[in-house]
Amino acid sequence: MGNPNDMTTNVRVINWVEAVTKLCQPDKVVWIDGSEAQLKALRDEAIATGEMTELNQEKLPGCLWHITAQNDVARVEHRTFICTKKQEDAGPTNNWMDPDAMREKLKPLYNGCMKGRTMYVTPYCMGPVGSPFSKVGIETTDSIYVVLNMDIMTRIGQRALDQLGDSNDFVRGMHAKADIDEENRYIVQFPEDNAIWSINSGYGGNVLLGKKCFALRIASYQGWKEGWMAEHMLILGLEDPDGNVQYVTGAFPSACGKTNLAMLIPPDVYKKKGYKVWTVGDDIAWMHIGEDGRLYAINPEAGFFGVAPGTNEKSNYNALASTKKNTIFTNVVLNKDDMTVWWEGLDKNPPENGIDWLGRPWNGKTSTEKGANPNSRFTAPAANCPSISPEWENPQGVPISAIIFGGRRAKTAPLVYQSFDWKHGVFVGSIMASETTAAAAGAVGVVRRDPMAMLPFCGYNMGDYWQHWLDMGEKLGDKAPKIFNVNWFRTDDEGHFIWPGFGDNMRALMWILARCNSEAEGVETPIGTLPRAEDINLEGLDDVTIDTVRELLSVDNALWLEDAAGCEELYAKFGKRLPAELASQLAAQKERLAK
Ligand code: GTP
Ligand code: SPV
Ligand code: MN
Repeated sequence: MGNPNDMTTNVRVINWVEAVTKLCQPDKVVWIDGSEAQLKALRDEAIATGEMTELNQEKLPGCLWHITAQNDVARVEHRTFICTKKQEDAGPTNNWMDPDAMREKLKPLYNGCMKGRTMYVTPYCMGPVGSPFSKVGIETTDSIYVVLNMDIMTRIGQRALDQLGDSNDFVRGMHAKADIDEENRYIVQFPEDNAIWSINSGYGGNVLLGKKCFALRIASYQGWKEGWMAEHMLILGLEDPDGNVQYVTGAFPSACGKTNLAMLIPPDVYKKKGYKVWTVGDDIAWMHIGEDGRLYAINPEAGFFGVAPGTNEKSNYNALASTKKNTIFTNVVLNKDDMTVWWEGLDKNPPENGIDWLGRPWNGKTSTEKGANPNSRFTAPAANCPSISPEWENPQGVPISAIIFGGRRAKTAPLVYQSFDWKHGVFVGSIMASETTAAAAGAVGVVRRDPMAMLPFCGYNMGDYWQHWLDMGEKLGDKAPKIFNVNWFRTDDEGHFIWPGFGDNMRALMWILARCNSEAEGVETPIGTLPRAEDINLEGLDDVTIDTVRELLSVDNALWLEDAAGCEELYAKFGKRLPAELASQLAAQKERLAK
């Protein structure tokens, strides 16, 4: 296994790893070079110790199953901190503590926490290696599970250190599972120091430090300082029958449909004509202004950490196909009969001889309890995805025509609408709200404001973040992507979804792109420009009538005025840091609604 001297001569890297080693006191330090031999040895070790279980190697080659501690199955937003020197720089929507005070508080938890264990030093690159927009991080961890997940989600090993060279521009990520003690679990970002400290968790977004901690919380701060954007967005390409591809990004809160939209399979009417959807990314977009003045996006990740429940052949064929090899399944049901996996919504054939996410024997035919955790996930290599875009590793990224915001709203938000312009679009993103999901610990189904789907992920004051969005719009001028809002989750009085969603979301996408190309009509309403019901193509959609679409597109001014009160409450928290532009956008919208 690699040792520091043959992997890097970067003194900052070596000194930092030395300091972490002194603090955590592992018995052994292993540098991850990323070679297949090294990774295979780690897989074998994790299987031997029972940390992970090898699945059926004929049906699911290279696949592993893992369950986390019962109290450790989702992100913990109440234990997530942004530690900037000044509290106002973290802003009213983040937990904050003074960086020195936080370090003093956490050091005793890290002190000696790896005694008797091995520490893995994992260098990784976010973004294609060699891209001018990629960035390097190093994660120290006591978890093989973390290393193996990072191998799928990022580009790990020697190539990341090679990209870094002697530079000091790397994110120092110190993770320790320690005792998985819920009471002492902390996910802490130090944006001003390029550092992340995560302790007492072994779950996804808390511990795969390249993902939410770096690629969103730290990177959003870097983007603000450096003039680019790090967003909680999928990236997809829509190809027309002539072979022209237009790219779209979409920001929806956790478990609100990014992976599904990114991997959409067009309905037959479009497929027959030759339309295709290409997946570039399913969770995070880093966006820069290109030489031609347009906005370009790269996917900083190399894999998908996707929601398992509800994923099936029909709802998301491409995601399911992505999980057929070299995938790690976390907190789903293990089928002991053939060593495969199962989750609610996969098929109607749950195993009788299963192990549930709590590690208990589970019989899907008789059990009244769920077998998979609602936030159970698969970690799958992006390269496995049948719809992966030929451009997904383009070092320059792909040019973006439209940005889509969206969330889960049972009422209020219509199926789709367009903002009047960029500034109004920033306003539309800033007033996003959505019902909470199982992706974070806490109550599910409660409406909360989640601006740009970044509430849990913005690494600085969200007032400054909104100003940054406005500034980017100024720079982009008339080359700025058009901004839209969608809602796949309107329900009827019995609580059933009205819109079929999934592949049929293509029908809304088609209107969106037609608007970008000045090829579609729209009707101005107080909240933005909506399609007429007849502008949504219903060909081949037998269950949806034009009246249903009318209902999906209805705007209830009274409901929106009520909603404006919630926006005002959010805005009020920002005081002077609220961009004046947003306050006047809200006032103007209220005026239009009251007319
Ligand atoms: P994160 O990985 O947490 O950021 O989530 P995500 O935004 O990628 O969400 P994902 O695509 O995994 O979808 C989450 C849940 O929403 C799944 O249970 C899906 O089945 C469901 N879902 C996705 N798209 C639709 C849709 O168009 N309509 C309905 N009704 N449900 C959907
Ligand atoms: C999310 O919660 O938005 C996710 C999963 O994508 S996690 O990596 O846990 O943040
Ligand atoms: Mn996400």
